[in-house]
Amino acid sequence: MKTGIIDSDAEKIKVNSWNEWDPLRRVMVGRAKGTMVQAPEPAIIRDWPNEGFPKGSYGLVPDELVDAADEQLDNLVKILEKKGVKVDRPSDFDFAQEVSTPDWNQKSMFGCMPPRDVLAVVGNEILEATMSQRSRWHEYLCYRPLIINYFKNDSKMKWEAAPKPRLSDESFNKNFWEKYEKLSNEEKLIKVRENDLILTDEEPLFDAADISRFGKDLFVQLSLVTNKLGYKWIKNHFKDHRVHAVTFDNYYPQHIDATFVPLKPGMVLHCGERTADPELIRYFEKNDWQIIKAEKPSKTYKTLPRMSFCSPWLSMNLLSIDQNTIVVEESEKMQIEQLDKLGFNVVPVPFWDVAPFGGGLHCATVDIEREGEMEDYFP
Ligand code: ABU
Repeated sequence: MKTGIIDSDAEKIKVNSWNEWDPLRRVMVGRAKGTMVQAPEPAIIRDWPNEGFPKGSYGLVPDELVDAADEQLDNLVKILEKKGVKVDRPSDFDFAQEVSTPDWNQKSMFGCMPPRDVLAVVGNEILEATMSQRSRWHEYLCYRPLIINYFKNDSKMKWEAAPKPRLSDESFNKNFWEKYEKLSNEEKLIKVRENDLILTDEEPLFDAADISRFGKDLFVQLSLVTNKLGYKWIKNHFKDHRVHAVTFDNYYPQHIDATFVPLKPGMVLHCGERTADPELIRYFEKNDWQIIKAEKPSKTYKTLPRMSFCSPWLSMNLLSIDQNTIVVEESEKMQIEQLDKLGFNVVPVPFWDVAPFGGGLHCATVDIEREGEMEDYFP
């Protein structure tokens, strides 16, 4: 089985990453191959009749989309390696398998994209998220060979898995989607702010990509995939951190990394279309952080790639190589120009073909090692 780790560098592994901007030394990059259009389940609706996947159907994502995405992922790997970053890739896995627990049976899994959804690296710890979709319950398995290898070769690494959820029918609000679609935008936002969405608070549920790391401070977005008990679990788990629950005015919140993205100490990029909780803004301003309103994306909802379930705001889904160097999607000209003017050295890479697999440059990667230690940026 290929894990992407060669024996000669195994002893150099050091899991260590406290924020999104310190110099990147080692990173995991996902793969598109094997990804499925998920079979129906309570948490999500997939309905692509023009692509041969009407509501209720499922199956392998078409080869041409997979090949295009894997080409862009492989290209990202080459660029990162040229910059001296070690890159690890997850193992092949059969995501077409039917999976089950004592409570349910699910006709397909999803894929090994995006790894950021599943794994949170906080300091020396790799935390496997609960996930909140049945098709993603077993997804950690494709990262396990890498995690085990890190664990064997790093004497200080901590490895945790959040409590495996049951994801029984009680974890989901019945008929949520039908009811939600009938609400006005303002009614939707009331529910978003209260986190009264598809997930109940039957058990802790969260995706790792709803956690944003700013050293001692962790910001956890309550969303369609992260509930209040999930936040409580994260808060109680990371005892040395200040852990904040946050919401943004986004009708379909899912993952914080296209909404509120740290660029370096004292500077955060914010999707202006998704107003933040005023308390969050006060916290940043009180600590002299600059909140930069991200430039408009190159795409609209109508011009997104086929079968993408992400928003155009993947334009700000960035990967920092260090405090001055940021990898950005190459067609996001306005975003690139804005970062350039702010003094960043921007590395443009083509990446929109990866969107049908669940994300952009930040989603598709998990930083395993960055230089630096835990610091307090909100003293
Ligand atoms: N997984 C990140 C997607 C976020 C967004 O579409 O806005």
